[in-house]
Amino acid sequence: MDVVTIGETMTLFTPNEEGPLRHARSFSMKFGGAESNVAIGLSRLGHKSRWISRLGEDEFGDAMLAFIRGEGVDVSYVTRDSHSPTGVFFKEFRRLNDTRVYYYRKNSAASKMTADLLPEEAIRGARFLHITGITPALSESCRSTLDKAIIIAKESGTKIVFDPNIRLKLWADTSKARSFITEYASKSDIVLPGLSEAEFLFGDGSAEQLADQFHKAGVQTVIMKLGKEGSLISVPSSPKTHVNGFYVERVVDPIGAGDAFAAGVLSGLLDGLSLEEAARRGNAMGALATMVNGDAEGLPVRSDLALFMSGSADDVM
Ligand code: KDG
Repeated sequence: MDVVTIGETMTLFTPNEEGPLRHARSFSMKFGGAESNVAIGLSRLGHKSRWISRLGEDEFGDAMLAFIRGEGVDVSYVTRDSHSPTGVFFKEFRRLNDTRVYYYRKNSAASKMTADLLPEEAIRGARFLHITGITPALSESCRSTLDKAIIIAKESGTKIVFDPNIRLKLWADTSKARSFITEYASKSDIVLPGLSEAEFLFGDGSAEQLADQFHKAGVQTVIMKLGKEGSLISVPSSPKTHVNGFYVERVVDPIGAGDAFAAGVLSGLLDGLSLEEAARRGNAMGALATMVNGDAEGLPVRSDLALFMSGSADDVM
């Protein structure tokens, strides 16, 4: 297995028109979840990915499982819960450059994941474990599940890649969010924060200074997402490298771009690329994801990615 990831995916209702959600009359049903987005992105590029989660024993759970399995992702460790539903969320394209999400996920099946439902063999031997800061925000039992996954990964030489994905709507208080996210970052080999997430954790500072704060917390490799400016690679005692972003004429849906970035970086590392080339692939994936409505719908297959990276894209800077 190349990459194993654990987390909640929800049924997504996305309005068919722009504007405040209260006026929306028709919706498309899709699926979205940071970790399954990454697993799908990797699978489309030809890598072997596994997504671990817990779904309701309901129609949405059936549909989601069929969709993610159909994308070639291994779902053999997904469990079902007959007492708790599959979570749901709505997107709102409120106005240009203002996209919002509304969750209906409290007590969802995924929030009932427990460490005893996670067998060691689900992670052992994988090259990477991808985790995000969403899962520990869901419940204490999700935190224990993640802690077990981290222990298995560390014992089996599986590298841990952590995307903070800070969702303040899910945390009871911000100081708890800050301390848990910093703790998970410090247990990881590679951290993929957004600039605003780094500011949330460590206060104001340049991207370079904030990357150093992650190193002080014990992180070896930081690849910071800088939006249309691309990304910044930081490894202790090496010069920091800025990797340009790709030009996007119109952002249709920015949600899921960070997951696409993570899939691109992981894909690059799996292919043996340098950190710089992997970050460039991440930048391209992130750009492509924003141009299509849906979390995972814009994730490219290899030929589309190569086309975008070769000619049709101009470097921003
Ligand atoms: O990164 C995209 C995710 O934010 C979206 O799919 C919903 O997983 C989600 C979450 O928990 O916010």
